Amino acid sequence: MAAPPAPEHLHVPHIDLDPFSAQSLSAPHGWYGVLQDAGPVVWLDSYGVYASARYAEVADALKRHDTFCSSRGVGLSDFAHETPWRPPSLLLETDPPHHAQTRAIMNRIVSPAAIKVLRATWAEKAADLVEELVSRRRFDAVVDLAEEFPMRVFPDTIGLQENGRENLLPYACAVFNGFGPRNALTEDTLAQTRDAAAWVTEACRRENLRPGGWGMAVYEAVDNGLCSEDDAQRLVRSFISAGVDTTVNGIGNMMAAFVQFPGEWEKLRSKPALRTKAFEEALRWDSTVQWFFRTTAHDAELGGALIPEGSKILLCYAAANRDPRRWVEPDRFNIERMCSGHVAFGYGIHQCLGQMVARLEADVLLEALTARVAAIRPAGPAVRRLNNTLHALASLPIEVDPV
Ligand code: QZP
Repeated sequence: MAAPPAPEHLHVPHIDLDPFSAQSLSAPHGWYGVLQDAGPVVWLDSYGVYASARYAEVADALKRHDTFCSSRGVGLSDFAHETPWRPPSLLLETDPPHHAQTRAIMNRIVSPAAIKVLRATWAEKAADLVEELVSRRRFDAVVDLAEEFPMRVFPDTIGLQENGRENLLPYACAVFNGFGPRNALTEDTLAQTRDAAAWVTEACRRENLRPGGWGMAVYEAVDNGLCSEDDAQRLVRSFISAGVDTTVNGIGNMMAAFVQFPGEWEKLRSKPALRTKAFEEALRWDSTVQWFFRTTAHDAELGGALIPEGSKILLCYAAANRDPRRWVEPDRFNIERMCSGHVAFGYGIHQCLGQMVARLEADVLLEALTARVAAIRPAGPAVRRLNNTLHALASLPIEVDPV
């Protein structure tokens, strides 16, 4: 009997585009469509990696975590061949079964009950900050609001020492640049961040954490025999790496969306119940975490393309969230749309641990802002901060009309 014919695999188009060039990072929404229209999976000549910018394939790859694994790094660098710049994360850069153990420890700490306890204090702090800013009429929605608010609530929740907290944002900046290639952004931030990284390592030790915080709660897992002291130190590092720059830019990008679409602010003011949806839609429309890589653990098929074992693939969440194959009028920021299913927090077993933290920060801020701000206008040019992973702003000057 004749052997069955070899499967016909989809041709993978080659794309001559560098997602990490200053030009690409400055205007990512300009080239997402180019990738999407080229095919479900493409080959990026610039780095010799696969990429997908379509919703269906991004979600499919994230769901198949055994095939598209995380333990070889979720940046461009393949940990099977290169030494990572810092010890790998025990959450982000692990696979089952180990991932399930560390994730369970963290899930118990970042629980719905723990989030609920925070609300009253965070709401008060949001109201105070918004009062300060509205009385000035003009302020920077990134520096004075999006960076300021998380810094006022999150480090205290972890129980971090007061001294040296100015290292938190520079450290996160290095972490997120570090997922990209060794370009100027990565080299510069790593060089500038050596001291910040040393501070973070120290700040994560048991003796430097306050009792009652989420950091100390990780060490309670050590006392209960669930992980080692070294593991705990690295899990506290996860809070620090993942919990600041992400929410900062989620809030900053949301403010930028309202500046660009003033009608949506009016809508929100007239229907406060839209607050929750507004933040989700902001994340869909301008996803803070633009992408992560996965590595194929064995030969795999995705979107009809055959991907050999050991290949890196760039999964573009931000593009998936604007894929016209999935969303109606994807480029419109519309806080009333059905935006559930967006992948701004990822998808599957690695889906964002801190998403309820991000939602709470955004919600208390929007609550305070909608109570005090009738209208928002730009008061100067917005300035981007280029990062190899995050879509970020350095500055967003605005002027507000008080209610
Ligand atoms: C997750 C870690 C917040 C995510 C978008 C990315 C992330 C970064 C670092 C870590 C986890 O260090 O565990």
